Amino acid sequence: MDAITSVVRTATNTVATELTTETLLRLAGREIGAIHVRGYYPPDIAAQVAEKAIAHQALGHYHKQYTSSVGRIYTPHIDTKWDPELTKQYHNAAIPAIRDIRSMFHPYLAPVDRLRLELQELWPAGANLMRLRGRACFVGAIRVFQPDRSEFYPHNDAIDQETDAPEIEGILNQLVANIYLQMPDEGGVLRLWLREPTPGETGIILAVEGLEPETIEPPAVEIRPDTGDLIIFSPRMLHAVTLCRGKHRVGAAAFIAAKGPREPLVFWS
Ligand SMILES: O=C(O)CCC(=O)C(=O)O
Ligand SMILES: [Fe+2]
Repeated sequence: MDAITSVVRTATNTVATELTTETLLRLAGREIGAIHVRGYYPPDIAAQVAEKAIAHQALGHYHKQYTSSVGRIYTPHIDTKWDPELTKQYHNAAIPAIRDIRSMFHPYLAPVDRLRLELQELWPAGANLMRLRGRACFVGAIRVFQPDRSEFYPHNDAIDQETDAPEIEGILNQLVANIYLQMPDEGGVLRLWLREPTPGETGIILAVEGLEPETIEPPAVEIRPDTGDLIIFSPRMLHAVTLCRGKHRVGAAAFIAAKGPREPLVFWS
């Protein structure tokens, strides 16, 4: 890898519509920009869980300036903030939190559980839950964007900015899967720039978790998901969610690390 491509990496704007071994390999290899599977999860079950999510007792908020209006159920890894005590609490809560999220969908299969099984079957070396320093991670966070308040400014997500655990060595790409449980009638559009941030942009994102939208070029791809859709893309590249109007935007999310086809994918939130 030469110096330029290691600084700003890009992908094509092709969006695949099926989840297969081939589309996954191409996405992880940055040959395509996203996988968008329509109708991945039944909208009627999704709607019931979205109601429960908005009222959930473990609904908290992200800690950075620009993301604090977005709610999430259970603490995601990013909010461990390199703090040993918060990291310990995150791992101790991981399995009970996974089980609680699963119970919200009972008696149906939760969408992130379904995705975990399908990627285990499709990826050449299977797929597992992430462990960091041998401790299990949480996966399946549900994000709640508040109407007329919440948006994600252009940002990226990279696990190597959150931990130096030995298990992250060899990660070639990070993916994120979102399954949309409720979508507002207007807004809540996913924007993808299909390039990594520059070092200057990375500094701003690390401080406030987002770039002022007017400071960068228009996105390469915009997708407005419907309730029940699955979208997978590389969050190492810049992405944003526009303001939603009228209704909460609720989604179940999982990060996925890829170390190449000969290593299992690993999941966390
Ligand atoms: O909710 C979405 O569409 C994507 C949110 C996001 O920033 C992510 O999943 O990393
Ligand atoms: Fe993100």
